[in-house]
Amino acid sequence: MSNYRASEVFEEDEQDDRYYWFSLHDYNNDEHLDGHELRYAWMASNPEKYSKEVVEPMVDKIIERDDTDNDGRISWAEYLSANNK
Ligand SMILES: [Ca+2]
Ligand SMILES: [Ca+2]
Repeated sequence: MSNYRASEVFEEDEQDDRYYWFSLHDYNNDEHLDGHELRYAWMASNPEKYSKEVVEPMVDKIIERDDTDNDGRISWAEYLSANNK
């Protein structure tokens, strides 16, 4: 089971890697990354570089820029179109 999961992650293309990252940090499985989940994702990726003080304004900016339907959360479609620009 875990072997299947690992090969799935490493062999799939870039979009699937991103979906993996996205779903990994979607802690409540609502298929959106809210401010809290985004903050946690950055801080977990590099705790020394991304302190809470650094990440908070960054996440605010990401949501402001990428949240095209203004529900305060980033859906997978919003995330994908933001990263394909
Ligand atoms: Ca979520
Ligand atoms: Ca949104």
